[in-house]
Amino acid sequence: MTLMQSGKTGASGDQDLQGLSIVVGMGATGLSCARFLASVGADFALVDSRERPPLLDEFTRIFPEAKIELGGFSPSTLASAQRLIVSPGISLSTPAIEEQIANGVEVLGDIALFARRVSAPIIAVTGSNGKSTVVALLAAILRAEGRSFGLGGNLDGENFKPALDLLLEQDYGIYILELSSFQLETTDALGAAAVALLNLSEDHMDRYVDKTAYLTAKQKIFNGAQCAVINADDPLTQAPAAVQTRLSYKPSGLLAAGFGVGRDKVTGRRSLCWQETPFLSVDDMRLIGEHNVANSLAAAALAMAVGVSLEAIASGIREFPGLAHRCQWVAKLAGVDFYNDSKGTNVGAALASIEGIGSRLAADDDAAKLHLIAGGEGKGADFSPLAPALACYARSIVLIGKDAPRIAEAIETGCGDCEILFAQDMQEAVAFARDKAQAGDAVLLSPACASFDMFDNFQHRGECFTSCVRDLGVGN
Ligand code: UMA
Ligand code: ADP
Repeated sequence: MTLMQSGKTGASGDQDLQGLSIVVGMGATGLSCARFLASVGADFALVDSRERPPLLDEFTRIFPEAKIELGGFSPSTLASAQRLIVSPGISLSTPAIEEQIANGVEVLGDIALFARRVSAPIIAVTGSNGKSTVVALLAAILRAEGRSFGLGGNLDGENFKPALDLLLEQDYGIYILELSSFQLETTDALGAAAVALLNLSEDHMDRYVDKTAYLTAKQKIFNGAQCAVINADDPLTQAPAAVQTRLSYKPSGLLAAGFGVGRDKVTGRRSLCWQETPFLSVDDMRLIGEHNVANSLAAAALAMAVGVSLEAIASGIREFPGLAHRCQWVAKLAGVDFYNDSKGTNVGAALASIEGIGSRLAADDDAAKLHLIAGGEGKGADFSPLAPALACYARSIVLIGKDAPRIAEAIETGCGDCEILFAQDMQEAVAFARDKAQAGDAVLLSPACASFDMFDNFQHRGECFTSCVRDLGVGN
């Protein structure tokens, strides 16, 4: 099932860029769009609704001649464009943009530009949770196979790279893109070699009218795809009939014609399997939690869809250490393990890590329990699905941040014996969790919320947690 071509398309993409392009949003995406447009000699201007966007100095240094308009989106400026290239953080229902869409102005995003320009195969990954882990696993697998690849899209931290910036580097044999629903909204024809919609749980409800609208945005990943990787346990990950090739994986068991999980008949160890044959024991993976078993199977299927060998798939998964701030072990203090899952920024993510770490604790020691630190900016989510998992696995939950009262209200009737506490800041939250924890228990930061009410970003929140835990260690 190898789908290899190589290189970028020639001038055809550039002909699509005649006339004035207005780049809407002067963040990381806007900068990459401007670099790309400059590199193909296209005419462009930039607008941002902020008076002083954080990257303004960089824009004016790199593009001293570019026309820039700040402090709002002027209808007459937008109307002067042949097309609008809109950043993911800006909703298409922003009135000034909606008006131009109604006027028939072409509106697209950086990923649409990227897809037009690239002819080498693209592997694209979306979903509410697990995207960054799956694309990083894929990178490890392709590295093990010795393939040349570029990795970019909706990433942060060590792998941060807007997709279009990849085109300023060498010609890669294959591109791996992490895509958000925001990016997919402005991408009509991705045409990727292999795609996966990993899962769907409520997120970004401040941007979408309902979960169906959120799913519809994500399903644009299937447009023109050659192969769709499907989670056989999750009907929401299904591809439309137009995608003819499918490769399935099943986190809950074996699949005769896909990836799954089962016992190795010789060793008795639980293993990742291809067509019911074990190729890697789960205990040999460095990633922890059932959600990471699912992520590994998804990465394996995507890699197989572009012709990677099973040996490289096994080796890449086995060696992958995980990304920072995702179920990352921090320390063991007085018999209590501390885990940083600061990237658990929605309810589905927090549930996956509560269940992943909670079930592991229970398997080792029936009496061991979790102490969850959660809360922050809730993005309009319903927190009640956390309650049953807390009742099953947690002794306490310590709430911080703006939506702490809303979370408490949503879980209090369903969370059983789990005690609910409130803390003023991370230091107090870590101290409360430590005081409640017994030897054998674990403390988990998985906030189910965005961080902006108290921290710069989720990395800052995770670092703050880690340093509070280390301070406890020093005090002991
Ligand atoms: N802006 C306006 N008006 C608005 C909103 C934003 O003018 O109403 C401007 C801002 O001033 C900013 C610019 O738009 O200067 C662009 O901001 P942006 O929010 O589109 O973000 P970028 O800096 O371009 O970063 C985006 C992704 N961010 C979002 O989608 C919110 C980054 O994903 C991604 O790494 C980057 O493109 C490169 O592809 C981050 C993210 O938080 C990791 N993603 C969300 C998530 O994962 O949940 C979707
Ligand atoms: P994303 O890029 O989609 O935000 P990450 O790989 O960064 O995903 O993981 C973010 C968080 O989502 C993790 O810290 C974990 O709490 C949760 N998570 C990871 N993989 C899954 C999965 N397959 N299903 C549910 N939750 C997951």
